[in-house]
Amino acid sequence: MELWVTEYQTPALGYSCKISETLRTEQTDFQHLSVVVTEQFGRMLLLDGMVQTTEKDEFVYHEMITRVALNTHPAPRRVLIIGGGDGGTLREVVRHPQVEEGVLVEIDDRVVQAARDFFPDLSCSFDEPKARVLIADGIQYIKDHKDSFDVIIVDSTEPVGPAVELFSAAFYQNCFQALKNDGILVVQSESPFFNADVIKMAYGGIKQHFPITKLYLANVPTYPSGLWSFTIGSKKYDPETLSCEDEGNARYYTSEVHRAAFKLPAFVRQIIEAGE
Ligand code: AG3
Repeated sequence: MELWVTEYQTPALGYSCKISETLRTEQTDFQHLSVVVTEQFGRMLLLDGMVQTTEKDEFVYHEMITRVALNTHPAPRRVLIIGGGDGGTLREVVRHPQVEEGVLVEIDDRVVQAARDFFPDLSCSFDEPKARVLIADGIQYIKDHKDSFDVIIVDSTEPVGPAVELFSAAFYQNCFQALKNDGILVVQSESPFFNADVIKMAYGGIKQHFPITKLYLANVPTYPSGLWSFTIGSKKYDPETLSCEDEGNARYYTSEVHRAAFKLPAFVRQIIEAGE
């Protein structure tokens, strides 16, 4: 008998992977969590039935959500990650030579535990001296830490369940205040094909507070439509101008990919222009 896992990316589209094993399936206090072994992409983490990451393609998302901001800011010493309990983003953050402290604030300890149990390549930085892993509500944490970070990365799930507020203009304002006066915010902002509304919300909300707001793209095979967006809000530095050409250990990110990622297809440009 064949077993398959399917994410309903839209009500009319299912994305299925053949699986050989289910390693964990549980209802946490916040969401449904499962870890399966897919033949195509290796181990896969799903939250509320939505693919969060897989062993084979995690590098694209994790390099691109971190390195663009870290190589824009000339001195990214203190970095905050909201969400990202699997650890992939934290791994990339603490790898950066200038980072002195990477703080991860994840609301669901079961995500962190699943990463420790099943994703050694993602959770490998949890116990490093530069890393701090806190189980707490990121929305409250941001409110309690003003003027504290050089870079804030919002590595959230979709705007359903625990993550809804992470896409609000009020939250972006709190991020603005938690950043130092030359700080940079970066958020994952979903698929231009299927989530134009989310992009408008994120881009529009960030633009209300940050003088420089830009969207960039990367290809993540296991995410809906494969084309994924990130939105940057910056107080001072233009993310299209690199302060550091470091490509250390990267498999997707290069300085050229960094620059090219901001070149948008017409339909994507129209989404953000419509939101302006
Ligand atoms: N966070 C963004 C995943 C969104 C995927 N959406 C979906 N499958 N419908 C990923 C967390 C990785 N650290």
